[in-house]
Amino acid sequence: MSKIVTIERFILEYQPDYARGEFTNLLYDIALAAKVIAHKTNRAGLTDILGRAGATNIQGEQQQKLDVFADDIIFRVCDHTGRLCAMASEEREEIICIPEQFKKGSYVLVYDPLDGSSNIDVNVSIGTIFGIYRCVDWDLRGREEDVLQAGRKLVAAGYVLYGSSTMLVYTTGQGVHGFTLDPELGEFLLSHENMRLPDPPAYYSVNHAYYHRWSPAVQRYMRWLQGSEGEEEHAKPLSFRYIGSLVADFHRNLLRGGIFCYPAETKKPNGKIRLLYEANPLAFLIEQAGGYASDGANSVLDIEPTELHQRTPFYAGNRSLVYQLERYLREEAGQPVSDLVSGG
Ligand code: AHM
Ligand code: MG
Repeated sequence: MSKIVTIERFILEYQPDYARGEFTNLLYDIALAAKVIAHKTNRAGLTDILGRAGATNIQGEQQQKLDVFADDIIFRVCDHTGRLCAMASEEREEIICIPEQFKKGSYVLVYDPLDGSSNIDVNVSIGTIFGIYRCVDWDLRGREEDVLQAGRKLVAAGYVLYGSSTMLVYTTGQGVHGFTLDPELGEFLLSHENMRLPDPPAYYSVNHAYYHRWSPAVQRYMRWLQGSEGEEEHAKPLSFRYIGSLVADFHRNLLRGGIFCYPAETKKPNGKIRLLYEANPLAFLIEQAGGYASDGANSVLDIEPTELHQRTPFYAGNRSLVYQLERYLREEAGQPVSDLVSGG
C-alpha cells in the first residue's frame, strides 16, 4: 500500500537547507488559510439561501464578499506570527505592514486571495495565488522595496485551486508538488509529487474574444497553435480550453501540457495579469515544472517591478510553445531570432 503523506510531513522532510522553523511554519500558515477559504468557498452557493453578500446577516453584521473574506483570512493567519516583515495583496492598494505590536520576521508574502472571483456566482473553479520572498533588510520593518522584488528572487510560490476538489500546489525551488484536501480529515495529502509539464502539450488557453485587439504577431501565433500557420510539422493543432480563472486554466495546462496566454492589447499594452500576485508566482512554478513564462520578450521572472499593481502580458507553459510566441514577436519587431530554441 502506498504511504499517506500529509503536507506538514512533506514540507518538513523536503524543506530547503536554509529553512528553519520560520519558513516551514509560513507554509503551514498558508495551508491553514487555504482550508478556511475552501470551507467558505464550498458554501458560496448557499449565499442566496442564507443571505446575500452585502446584505445584513442575523447578527446585524454586514456579510463580506468572498474575495474580501479570503484576503482578510490570509492577513489574519499571517500578521501576528513573527514570520513576515510585510505582505501585499491584490485586494489592497498599499503594502501591508506587520502591526507594531507583533514581532516582525524575515519573509514577505504576496498574494491574490481569490483569483477569478467573477466565477464564484456561476460555480466555476477559483483560486488563491501566493509568492514568498526574503525581506531585503532584515533589520527594518517592511517597506515597499521588500515587495517590489523580481520574481527571480522568490523562495517559494504556489496556488490553491478550489475546484472539484481543493488542491494546494507549491514549489520551494525543488520541484512542484501537489496536495489534495481530504475534507473529512481536514488535511492536505500528497497526490501529485514532482509535477512536470507533459510533452507533447495538449491545450492552449486565451480569451479569443480579444483577437482583434492583438498585434498581427500574436494573431499569427494563435493560428500556429491551431495548426494553420508555419511549417508542416507544426500542423497538429492544440485543443483550446479557457475557463477564465487563471489558476484553473494554469493547473489544467500544468497537468496536460500547454500554454496560458494573456497578451498585450492595443489599448492595454500590459494586458491584465498582475505581475506581483499572479504572473511571478506562476512563472516560478512553471519553470520548476520544466516550462517557461514570458511577457512576450523576456522571462517574466526578470522584470524589475516598479509598482505594486503593475500588469504584464503573460504567456506560461511548455518552453517550445512560449519560444515560438517570442519568435513571432521578435520577427514583427525586426529583431534577431537566432538565439531562441526551436519551437516544436
Ligand atoms: P481578477 O484578478 O480580477 O480575478 O482577474 C484575473 C482573471 C484571471 O483569473 C483570468 O485569467 C482573467 O482574469 C480572465 O480575464 P478575461 O475575462 O479578460 O479573459
Ligand atoms: Mg487576480
